[in-house]
Amino acid sequence: MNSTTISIEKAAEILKSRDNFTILSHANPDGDTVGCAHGLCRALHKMGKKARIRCADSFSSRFSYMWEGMEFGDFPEETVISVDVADAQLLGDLRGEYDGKVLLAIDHHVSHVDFQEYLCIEPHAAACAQTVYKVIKAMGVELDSGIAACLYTAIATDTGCFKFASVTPETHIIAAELMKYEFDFADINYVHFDLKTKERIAAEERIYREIKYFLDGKCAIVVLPKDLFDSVDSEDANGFADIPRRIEGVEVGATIKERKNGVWKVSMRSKSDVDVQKICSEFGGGGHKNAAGCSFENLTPDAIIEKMMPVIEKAVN
Ligand SMILES: [Mn+2]
Repeated sequence: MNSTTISIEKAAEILKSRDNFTILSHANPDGDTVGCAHGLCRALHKMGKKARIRCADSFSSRFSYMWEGMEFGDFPEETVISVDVADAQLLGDLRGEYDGKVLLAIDHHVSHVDFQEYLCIEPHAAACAQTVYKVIKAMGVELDSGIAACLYTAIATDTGCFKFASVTPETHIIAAELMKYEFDFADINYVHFDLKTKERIAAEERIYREIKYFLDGKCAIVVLPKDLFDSVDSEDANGFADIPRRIEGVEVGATIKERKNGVWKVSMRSKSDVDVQKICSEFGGGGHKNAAGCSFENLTPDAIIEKMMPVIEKAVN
């Protein structure tokens, strides 16, 4: 589709001139896409417009405060907007239904692949919600605590609670503006960064117990058998792969996860200059420099470690 890149003001103008919105979030929804969708939806409702939100996957109950008190109603869809969607593929099962129907995409991914008529993008924004915040302001909508809680969540979760290198002074300025509206940001950060279910704690206990060190402690690996995943729901199983890398002195951390039918999935993480993408590509995998993965079939975890170790050793030395 031929796409035109437009300014924040023009995006606001388009939204003001339209009604009966469907706002699309990406599949496997994260805090940014959910927060943008609900923040924008609340703003459109405030202008007396009809708007609803759709996503291929359901939203975690950890975000339930975002839709508290919202009513979406039934209406014929006229205007389709996407938020934080980098590629039509990321619409998941909704892709076919909305093919060629997205009027405006608001996004912040440098890698954005056009699928919309108009694109409003700030590729260096730490969260899409920074741009959504500006669009809402440009529409002349007075913010409130509901909108602020949604956008704050989006920014906090996309920046690892303001820890990532993507954070800029503007990120903090927008977050500070949002904090002027009353909402429980401390509780939001607790829920999204500290809160763990008992099942997750029990799973972590097992993981910590099973960590094995190699290469004088420069490499840490933990095997995650299938039954470990039976004990937690998928949301609780996020981020296991990051655990070994947190350990002091460890340059390459890996989890070896048991999948179905003798398949083991390796997730590798590195600090600093070690390129795990290179390591994993030797075994038919791929990813990014500091986060990559590969799979093995019909090998024991010990045999997998034995195969990988010479390659890891070369990379860390
Ligand atoms: Mn995002």
